[in-house]
Amino acid sequence: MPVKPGSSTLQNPDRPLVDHSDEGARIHLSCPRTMPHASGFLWNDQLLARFTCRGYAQVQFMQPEPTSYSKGPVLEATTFLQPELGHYAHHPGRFVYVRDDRSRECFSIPYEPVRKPAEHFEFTVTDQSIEWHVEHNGLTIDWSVRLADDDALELWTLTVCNTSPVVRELSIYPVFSIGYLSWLSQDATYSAEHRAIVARAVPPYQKLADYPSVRDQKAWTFLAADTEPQAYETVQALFEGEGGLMDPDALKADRLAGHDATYETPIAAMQFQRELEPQQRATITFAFGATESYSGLEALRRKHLDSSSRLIRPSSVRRSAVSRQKTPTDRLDRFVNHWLPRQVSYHGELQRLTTDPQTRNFLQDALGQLFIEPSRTEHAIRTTLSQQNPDGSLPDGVLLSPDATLKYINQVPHTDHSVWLPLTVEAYVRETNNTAFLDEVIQTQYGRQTVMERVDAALDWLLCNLDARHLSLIAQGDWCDPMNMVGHKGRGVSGWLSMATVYAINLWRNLCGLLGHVERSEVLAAHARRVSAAINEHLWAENRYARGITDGGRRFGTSADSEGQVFLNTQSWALLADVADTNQTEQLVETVERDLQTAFGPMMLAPPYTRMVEDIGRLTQKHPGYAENGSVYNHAAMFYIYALYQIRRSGLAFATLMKAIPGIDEEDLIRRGQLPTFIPNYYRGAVDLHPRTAGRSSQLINTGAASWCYRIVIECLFGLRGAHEGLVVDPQLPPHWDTATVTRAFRGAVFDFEFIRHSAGLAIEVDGTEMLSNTIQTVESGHRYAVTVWLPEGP
Ligand code: CEZ
Repeated sequence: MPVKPGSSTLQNPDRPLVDHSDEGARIHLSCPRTMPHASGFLWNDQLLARFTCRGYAQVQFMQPEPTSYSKGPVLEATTFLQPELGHYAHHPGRFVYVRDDRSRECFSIPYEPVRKPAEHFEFTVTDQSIEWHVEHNGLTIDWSVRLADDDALELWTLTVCNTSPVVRELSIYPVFSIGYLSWLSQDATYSAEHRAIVARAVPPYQKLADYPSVRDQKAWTFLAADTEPQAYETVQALFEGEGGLMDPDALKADRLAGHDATYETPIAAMQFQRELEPQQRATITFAFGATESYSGLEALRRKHLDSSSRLIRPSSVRRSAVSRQKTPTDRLDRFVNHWLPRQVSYHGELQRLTTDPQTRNFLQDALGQLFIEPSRTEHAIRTTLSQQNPDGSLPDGVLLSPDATLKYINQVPHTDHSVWLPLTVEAYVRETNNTAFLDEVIQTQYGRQTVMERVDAALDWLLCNLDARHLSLIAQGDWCDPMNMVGHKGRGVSGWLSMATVYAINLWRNLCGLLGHVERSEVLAAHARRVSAAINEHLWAENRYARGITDGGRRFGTSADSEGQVFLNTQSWALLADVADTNQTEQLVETVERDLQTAFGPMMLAPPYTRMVEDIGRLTQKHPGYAENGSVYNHAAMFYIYALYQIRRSGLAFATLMKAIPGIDEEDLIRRGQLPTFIPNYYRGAVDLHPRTAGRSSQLINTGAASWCYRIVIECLFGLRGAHEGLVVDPQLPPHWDTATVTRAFRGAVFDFEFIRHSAGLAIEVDGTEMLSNTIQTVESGHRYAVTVWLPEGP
């Protein structure tokens, strides 16, 4: 383990590094240096914005493909959202320089670009805003951002208060990055009429056919203020001069010089001069975002900056009834009550900012929506099914807009997408009991079939995708995107997909059984038995399940390999698919705990690959311990936790779950470098090979882990699962919880649960009446129920 940064690095050694208020709804960071990449994110229906504690920003909005109005000063590559993005001096950001016009002393907030430590620094992440509170040399500055409700627009408020005993003459300079927007044409100027700096760009394109689609794009960036600035600058190079962003030349003059940028990298810098009496404050508000024209800008300015409309808050009613809990584990309560459903909602509402989400992601993100807004899950299933292929398979990505195309990884054939369909539909039906949905006819360009028929067709496709051994062919990948060379010749198989197929069949045949489709259920059961037998015959290797068998017939993911000896997914899914007997179960959990478990959760594989393995693929070329090559890939960690609950290893499951949330202690926070406001897609693994970087967060909010984590808390930990007959109560609370309460919305009703340990067996009282079984069958929409669950002592 590396040395913990000493308290001298901490800006305020007397304050906790990370703290919270409002029962965890507000998370505070007291230092901009110790966790430099710590950030918060905000979104509306078209914009995703991430801001780091030091003031750097990453924004993307949909028009319809993701793009940005605030970029770096050089041409940026267009890609999907990447993990571990670096920040650099010219990284896009939102800063305010403050100059004392008498002493000429200058600093900046939040921290960049001047990097002068403040006397007091606080970065606060909330659901709807990101805020900074900085105290510096007799000035208190509050700087905060929220997003407009339905425009690609950031709304910033700056308040400067003179807390010193003397009158202060100040120059206040908001400086927003605009950057390199286009190689075709760009310029910038100040418009007095709009009190705005406007950077106009022509979206870059070459093909004549693209002109109509670029013509109406919002390619202009603007920064508008509610009051007129005394001066401005729009040319980045002239603003910086020789001093650079850290000590810009422009701030040495009394006034900004007011140049227009003519095909020069623009910057939006304004100067406001204020004289403040002791205790007097000045507030200025800004709107920063994208528009297509001056009239668009004027409308946005009026809507968001004019005093009459300014007080209208963006809607905060984004999430309907979600569960609320109070348990002895505060850290979990804070995360689940505020942050986890928020991350789940982000996925469900914004589709990871793509127009062609991977089918598996789209369906799993919809899975999490079940507990927030089941109609979204239903909609996602419908959308997916409307694009089903005639052979029953699902495309690699779901197209969400008429012009969308399959991009990036969606151009690589993966064989697992169909597996996620029965999983999602089964969960939807259990949660809502809307069995009529199964009879709904869904039209594709190839024909009409009911939801039920389409799920059956997807399963049949999976069953056709088996080799002679009855194992699932992998083609160029399964859940694991970069496992692209195991089966590209058409013979390699995936152990994981074989298990996932069995799991999907098992879930589906139970539903079929319930609905009276006994014959179908039996046929499916026979298939599941065959695949399970093949898994045990070909993949069980001593004390683990191998990950697969390559085109060349080589079994991998066993102790016969020098690297990649154990893979997490084939252990977790062997449990889920119920293919492991008691002895195998014990052994494989032991293997995972011995070879994969770390302080941050279980690694996806170990040891990580250090060289290319040409019959496995791109995965082995990833840096050891990074992403799929042996990080603690949280999506996979959640599968494992879910599986542990299924085999009722609840103590281990709970301990592993808690590792996914940053903040076990201060050292843990520093190591991960992330605030406990989301689960990242991974924490670096390779704990033996690269101990210095182990545990580092990817900072990437896009992850299937969020949905699964929410399911785990609701359906496994509290054990509140929907079933045909009603709400099943099957908690697996950790033994040290003597009491806990949780509110669960279910089929239009609300249940207030209180769990109490006592010395007798399980007993459940609903509104004072003791139940005969652990399924609450009377669920009246609109009703609020009080449920007491008496739990036996022990796990
Ligand atoms: O993408 C995720 C996918 O969105 O990787 C998961 C997969 O199950 C998700 O559906 C595991 O492979 O192509 C690559 O190498 C990328 O690393 C992707 O695998 C990865 C992206 O980084 C997003 O996290």
